[in-house]
Amino acid sequence: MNKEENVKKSYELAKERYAALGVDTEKALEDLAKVKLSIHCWQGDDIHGFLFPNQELTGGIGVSGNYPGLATTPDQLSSDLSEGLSLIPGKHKVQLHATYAVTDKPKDLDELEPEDFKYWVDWAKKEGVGLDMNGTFFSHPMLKDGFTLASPDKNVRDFWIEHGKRSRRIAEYFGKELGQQSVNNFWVPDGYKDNPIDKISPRRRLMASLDEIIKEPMDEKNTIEAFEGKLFGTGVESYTVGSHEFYENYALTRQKLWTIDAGHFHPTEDVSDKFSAFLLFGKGLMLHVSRPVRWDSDHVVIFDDALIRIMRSLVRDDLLGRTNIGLDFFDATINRVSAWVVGARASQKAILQAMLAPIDDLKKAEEQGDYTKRLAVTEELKSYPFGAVWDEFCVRNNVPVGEDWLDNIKDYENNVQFKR
Ligand code: RNT
Ligand code: ZN
Repeated sequence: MNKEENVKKSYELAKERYAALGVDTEKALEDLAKVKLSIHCWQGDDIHGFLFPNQELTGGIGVSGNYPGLATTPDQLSSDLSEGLSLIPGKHKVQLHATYAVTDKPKDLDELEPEDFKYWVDWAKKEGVGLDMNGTFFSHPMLKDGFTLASPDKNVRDFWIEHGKRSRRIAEYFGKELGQQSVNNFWVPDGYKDNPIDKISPRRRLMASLDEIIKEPMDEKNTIEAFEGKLFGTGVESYTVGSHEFYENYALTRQKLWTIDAGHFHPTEDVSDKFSAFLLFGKGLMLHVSRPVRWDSDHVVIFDDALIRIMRSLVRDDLLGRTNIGLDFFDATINRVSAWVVGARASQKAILQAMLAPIDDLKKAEEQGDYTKRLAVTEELKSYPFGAVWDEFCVRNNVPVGEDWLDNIKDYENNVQFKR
C-alpha cells in the first residue's frame, strides 16, 4: 500500500471510531480549515528587519544560533515565508514588524508611511494571506534607559507616540488593501532592572501615551489594536510597566484586544484559563503562541501540554471566533523556515485534536456531576487516532503528510538558502 492509500484508509477507520463517539471528523476538518494562524515574519531573520539590520537587539529579547541561510533582503524573507506557507495546510496571515518596511531611502520609525509596506501588500495579495502589524518599540537608540512610551522624557515619549500612530495607519492600509482586519499589536519593553520607588507614574505615562496613539478613530473593519503585557524581560527583572493587569484593564476599558503571550507568565501559570475569564467582558484576544523554557520565553512551539490546553480552551469554550492566534518564537539553531512549519503545524494539530471530542456530551456529563465519565472519556480520547485525521487534512490541503515536508526544506536549503 502506498502512503496515499494508507492515509485514506486510516482516515476512513478513524472516521468510524470517532463517529461511534458522536464526533464528526468531516465537520472538524471543515472547521479547522477556517482557523487562520498569524505567522510571525521575524522568525525568518532573527528579528533584524530591513530598516536597521545592524542594530543590536535590545528590549530584553534575544535570538541564539547561527544556522546558515539567514534571509537578509525582502526577497529572501518573502521567499522563505512562501516556502514555509506552502508546507502549512490552509490559508493564514503573516505578522510584520515596523522594521520590515521596504523603503527607497533610509527612514526612521517616526517617518514610516503605508507605502513603505507596499512590497508586503503585493506579496500578501499574491500569496492570498492577510497581514497583521506590530510597531517596533525596541532595538533602537530612542529606547532610552529602558523606556519608550513610559519614559519620563517627553521627547522620547513623543518619538514613540508618533511611531505608534504611524503603525496604525500602516495596519489600516493592510486591512483596506487585503480586505481583512489587521491586528496591530503593541508591546513595549519599558521597565526597571532593580526595585523602583514609584510604580504608578510610569504606568500613568504609558496609559497617556497609548491614549494619544489610539485617539484618531479608525474603522475596525480594517484594524484594531492589541496590547501585550509581560511578567519580566532580561535586564528588566524587577518591574515591567506594561504588566498583564495593566494591559488587561487597558484593553477592557478601551474596547481593544488583549494579547496573551504564552511565554510571558509565571512558569506554572496556565494561560488557557484566562481566555474565558477575559472574553466574558472584553472585546477579543490576540495570542502569541510561544514556548517558555526556563528564562527564555520564545522557543519553537511544539505539541506539548501547554499548547494542547490553550487550543482546548478555545475550542471547548467556542472562542476561536474572538481570538487571533499569532505565533511568536525565534530559534536560529535550526532551519528558520522549519521553525515556522513545526510551530504552525503543532498549533493546528492541537486545535484539531481539541475539535475531535464529544464536547456537548462531555459538558452535559459535567453539568450532571458525572465527573467519572468526564475523566474516563477525556483520558481515552488521548489515544484516539487523531493523527489519521490530521494526515487527511494535509492531503486535502495539498501539503506534505507527516515528516515528508522535511524533504522540501532540504531541497530549499540546498537550492536557495545555502547559496546566499
Ligand atoms: C517580546 C514580545 C514581543 C516580541 C515580538 C518580536 O517579549 O513577546 O511580542 O517577541 O514583537
Ligand atoms: Zn510576544
